[in-house]
Amino acid sequence: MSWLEKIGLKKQEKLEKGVEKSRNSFLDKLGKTFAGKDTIDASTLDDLEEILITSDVGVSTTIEIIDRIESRVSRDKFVTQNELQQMLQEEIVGLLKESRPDRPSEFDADFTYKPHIVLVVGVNGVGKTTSIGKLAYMYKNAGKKVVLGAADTFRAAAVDQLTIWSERADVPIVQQGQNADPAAVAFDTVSSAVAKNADIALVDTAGRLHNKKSLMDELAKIKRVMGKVVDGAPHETLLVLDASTGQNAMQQAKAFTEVVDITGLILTKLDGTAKGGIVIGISNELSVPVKYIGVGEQIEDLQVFDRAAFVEALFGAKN
Ligand SMILES: Nc1nc2c(ncn2[C@@H]2O[C@H](COP(=O)(O)OP(=O)(O)O)[C@@H](O)[C@H]2O)c(=O)[nH]1
Ligand SMILES: [Mg+2]
Repeated sequence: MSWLEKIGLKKQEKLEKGVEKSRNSFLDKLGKTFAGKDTIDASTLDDLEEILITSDVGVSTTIEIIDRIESRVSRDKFVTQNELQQMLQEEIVGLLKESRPDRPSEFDADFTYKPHIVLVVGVNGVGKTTSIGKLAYMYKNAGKKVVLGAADTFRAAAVDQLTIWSERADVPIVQQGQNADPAAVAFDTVSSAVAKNADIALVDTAGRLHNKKSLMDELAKIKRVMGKVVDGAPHETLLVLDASTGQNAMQQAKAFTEVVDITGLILTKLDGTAKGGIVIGISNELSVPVKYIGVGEQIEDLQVFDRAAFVEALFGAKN
C-alpha cells in the first residue's frame, strides 16, 4: 500500500476525531431541541436557526440552509431527528457544492508551474509555520521536491521553528536569520527553488495586521521580487486562520482579502474547538475556497479540504 493510500485510510478517521468537539456540541443542541418531537414547525425551525448560528455557521449561510429545510419540510412535515440530520447534511453539502464546484486535489497532483510558489500569510499564532511544516511533509512524501523560505524574520523564534519543521519533513530551508529583509529571503527562496529544480516552494511570513499599510507594502514587495524570478509567482497565496477563534477568523479573512489577493484558506485547530461550523460559513460567504484544514499538532494532521467528507464528519451520527 502506498503512503498516500495509507494516509487516505486514516484521513476520514482523523477528520472525524478532529471535528469531534464541534460535532458533539452540535448534536447535543440538536438532541435537546428535538427531544420528544416528531414534527418540524416554525418554532423548531427557529431553534434550528439558532443552533446553526451558535455553531458558527454564519448568518447568511444559516438563512440559506433554513430556507432549504423549510421548503423540504413543507412537503414532509413528520421527520425524526435522524431524518432532519440527514436533511441538514444533504442541504449543506448541496449548498457548498453549488458555491464551490471545484474538487479537492491531492498532494501528488501535478502543478501547472514549476516551481510552484506558495506564499503563506496570516496573523501571529494562527498556525502558519506549523501548516507549512505539515504541507512540506505531505508534498515530500507524495514525491515532490520542496523548498521552504523563512521570510518571517520579525520574531526571534520564527526562523528556528521553521528550521525544525524543515528537519522533520526532511526538506531544505532558505533563511537569513532574524531581522533580515523578508523580500530578500523570498527572492533567495524562489531562486533556490529554480536552481534545485524544485516542484514547490512554501514561504512563511510575519502577519502584522495591526498596521494594514505596512503589511500591504511588505507583502506587495515580497510578491514583486518573487515575480521577478519566476513568472506569475506567487502562484498561490494562502491565508491561515485559527478556526477556534470563530467569527474572529471570519473578520481576519475579510480584512486580509481587502489588502492581499488570497487564493485559498487554511483553517487550523479544528481539533481543539466546537466552532468547526466556521469552515462552512467561511467557504460559503467568502469568494475564497478553503484548501486545507488542520486537525492536530502532529506532522500528518493536515488535510486537503473535502466539503462532503467534512460535512459528513461534522453532522454525522455520534459514535
Ligand atoms: N491543535 C492544533 N494546534 C495547532 C494546529 N495548527 C497549529 N497549531 C498550534 O498553534 C500554535 C501556533 O502555531 P504556529 O505555526 O507557530 O503559528 P504562526 O505564528 O502562524 O506561525 C502552535 O502551538 C501549533 O502547534 C492544529 O491544526 N491543531
Ligand atoms: Mg510562525
